Amino acid sequence: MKGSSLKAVLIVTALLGASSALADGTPAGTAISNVATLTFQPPMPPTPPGTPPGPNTNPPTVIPSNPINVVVDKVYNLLITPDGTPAAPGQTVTGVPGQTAVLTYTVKNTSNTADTVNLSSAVQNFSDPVTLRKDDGDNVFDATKDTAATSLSLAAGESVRLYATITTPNNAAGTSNPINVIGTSQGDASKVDNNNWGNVTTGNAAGGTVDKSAYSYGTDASCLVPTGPGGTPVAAPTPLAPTGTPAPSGGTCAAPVLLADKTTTGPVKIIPNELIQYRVVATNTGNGPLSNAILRDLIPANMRGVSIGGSFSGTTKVLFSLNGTTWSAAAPSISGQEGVTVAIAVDSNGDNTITAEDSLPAQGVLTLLLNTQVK
Ligand SMILES: [Ca+2]
Ligand SMILES: [Ca+2]
Ligand SMILES: [Ca+2]
Repeated sequence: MKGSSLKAVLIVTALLGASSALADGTPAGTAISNVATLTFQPPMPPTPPGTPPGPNTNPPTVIPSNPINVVVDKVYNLLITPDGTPAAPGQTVTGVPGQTAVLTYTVKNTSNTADTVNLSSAVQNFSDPVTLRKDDGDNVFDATKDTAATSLSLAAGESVRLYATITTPNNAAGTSNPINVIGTSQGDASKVDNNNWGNVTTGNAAGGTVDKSAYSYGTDASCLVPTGPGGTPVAAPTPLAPTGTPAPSGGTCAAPVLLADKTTTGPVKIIPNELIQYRVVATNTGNGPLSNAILRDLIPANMRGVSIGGSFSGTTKVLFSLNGTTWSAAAPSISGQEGVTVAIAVDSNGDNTITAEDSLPAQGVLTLLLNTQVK
């Protein structure tokens, strides 16, 4: 091989691709081809005897290898956030009982190909259904625009906002109501994201009703007993002086006659000196306490006061007031007074006055009795 030195360079290009397993990586279907080459300079012709060989000036020759062709396969995955567990929810919202509460998620297709994420949900502690809604693109929840969805068709790498909505249960204020959103890849059902617990905490539902009725007790004022012995509040609507009991005046007390209540339309007739008892019943229909709840009524024009009484459904004592400032456990006298506002409230903290610290508990019923006489 004298004078025919072979200069060969083997060039091998690193093989690319085929490491497609990373989600969000090279899109599925991408073809990757790789060819190695051998390049060399063919030897120069032999020189005559006695002549030293000259430099090799031949152009390089290139010999390709066989090609290696690969194609990136589909790899499915998904990601739902925020993550959370029932004990450590990823998000918490406070809902008002009976109203819609909304948890907000992001669902991403982390596959390297288009996929459909099938959706489901789970709840703890209550049975209300969860509705999942896909955002319409404005990232603001609107039940009229964000339509219910049981699956999401997403391009590779695409994210959408998803809302989990429920009607907040009417359980006690402060109750946790954990909710989970579960996503499963349609392309690979083994890919599931189910660690997405959030929480809807039941908030206070402020609500109450006030019903008022009026009873006639005839004209014998001695049959109106506003409070029991020692100032014990009487219950309503039990007749204050039972029918047939001897009246302190010497007669017999008649049963009270209902004059009007919330179902009555139009005025009813009364006569001068007739004894009228107004019964006002306030109910906290919410699931939390109503702070500083005071029940008031006014001795109307053309009537004079006789007495007041009242009661509470619970065991906490009630206090009375004629000015809203000074409160007393004993019902104050309103005998003969006109135009006076009377008030009753529950002294829930037992400090013998009524402030914002006091409240009417959930489902509590407070009753005010106002006895008056037509002038
Ligand atoms: Ca997750
Ligand atoms: Ca929206
Ligand atoms: Ca108090």
